[in-house]
Amino acid sequence: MRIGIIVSEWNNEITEALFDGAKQTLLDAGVSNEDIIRKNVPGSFELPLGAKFLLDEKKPDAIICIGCVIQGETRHFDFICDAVSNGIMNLGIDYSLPVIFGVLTTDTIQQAVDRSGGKYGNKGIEAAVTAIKMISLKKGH
Ligand code: DLZ
Repeated sequence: MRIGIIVSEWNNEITEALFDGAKQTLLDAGVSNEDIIRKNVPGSFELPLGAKFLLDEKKPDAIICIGCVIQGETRHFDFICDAVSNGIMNLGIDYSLPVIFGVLTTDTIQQAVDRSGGKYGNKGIEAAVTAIKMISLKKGH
């Protein structure tokens, strides 16, 4: 199993915690370190294109997109969230391959902290589990 992980640099204290959770889960599931390929993108808006580059270059079995978008004072949040969620979904359908939405979309930084290793767990772990389940589904298991 080869898995790509694309990590957004915005809110990087959160996205690094999500990445750590995802990576450790893949290692625990038996994926080798060399088969986990990480690339960074500047912000969550760039996740779909970064994922596409990685898909074309490394031909992984799945890609996990990791980001954290936090509500601000303007509608920027809505545009980023819509673009990223649609971009990630469309990529998976176009490539017939699991492209996992590991993006937190929260009102506050505290909500993001709570979901990246805090009281509500770590959504990076859930993203990695989803990737493994979807690879298995694709293989007919
Ligand atoms: C510009 C921006 C803002 C205001 N907020 C976030 C955020 O909370 N999370 C995130 O991942 N990215 C943010 N960005 C950056 C955009 O995703 C994108 O990188 C820029 O608009 C350039 O395309």
